[in-house]
Amino acid sequence: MTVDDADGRIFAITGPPGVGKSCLIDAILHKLTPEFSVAVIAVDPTSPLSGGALLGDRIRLTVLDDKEKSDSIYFRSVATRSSSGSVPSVVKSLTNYLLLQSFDIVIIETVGAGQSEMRCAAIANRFVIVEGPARGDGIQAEKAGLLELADLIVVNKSDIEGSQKVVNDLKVSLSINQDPPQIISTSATTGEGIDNLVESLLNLEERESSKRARYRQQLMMAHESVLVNNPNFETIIDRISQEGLGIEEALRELIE
Ligand SMILES: Nc1nc2c(ncn2[C@@H]2O[C@H](COP(=O)(O)OP(=O)(O)O)[C@@H](O)[C@H]2O)c(=O)[nH]1
Ligand SMILES: [Mg+2]
Repeated sequence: MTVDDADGRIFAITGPPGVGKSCLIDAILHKLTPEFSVAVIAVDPTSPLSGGALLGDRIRLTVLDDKEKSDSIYFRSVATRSSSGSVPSVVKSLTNYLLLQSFDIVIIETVGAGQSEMRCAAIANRFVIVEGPARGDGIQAEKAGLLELADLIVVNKSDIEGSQKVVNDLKVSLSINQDPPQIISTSATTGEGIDNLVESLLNLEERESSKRARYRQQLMMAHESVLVNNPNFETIIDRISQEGLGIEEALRELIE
């Protein structure tokens, strides 16, 4: 069992920092375990100064306090800036490994900004976007072009004013779509909508447009790794910078 044949079992949970992704994952784990074994890979943006996690990534998973449940959970943080460029391949190898270890479900938590994060999310075969009450700057996922990728949209913090407005705005934005993703309203704090969310996750179908968007990312990632894993990669960069080798020429040498 690898990422290529684990259909419906690898979820990306993506959304801006602070929207409640980690709290939602905690709530989901409470429902799924111990019936299902679940691995969570948190792709954390690390501060270049401290090397530590930015806001929102220090939430403790309360589910780990329950021994019966924690035995069927694996949790691992992967720093995005510690090994530049290779993060998606680290996440992919780890996901493959976890599937080999017979985990039923793998959840990849990412902040949906940036190329590398997009590629981490594209390893999943179900893509969930989390939004929250707007902070006056519109719907984040829409700005980042992420809606195309979504199989499911979760609007969290339904206990806070403004959450319903985001649901309504999203419905308007998505109404031009032929096959719009489902929108679910949740509160990780009060538990509202969590049963519905878990039910939807377990039965989530992949949308055609999200499938295409994911394959586009995967293809680019595969192409990039052909280049980067070529043993001559560094030498060719030397030749570009020192000997005036052209970029087109360099590319031909690397991919042939
Ligand atoms: N009011 C409210 N606060 C929430 C909810 N879910 C998460 N939070 C709070 O939002 C903050 C960020 O949560 P976290 O899960 O770390 O967000 P992440 O960065 O998206 O992973 C924390 O202080 C949570 O307690 C919710 O449904 N309602
Ligand atoms: Mg988090």
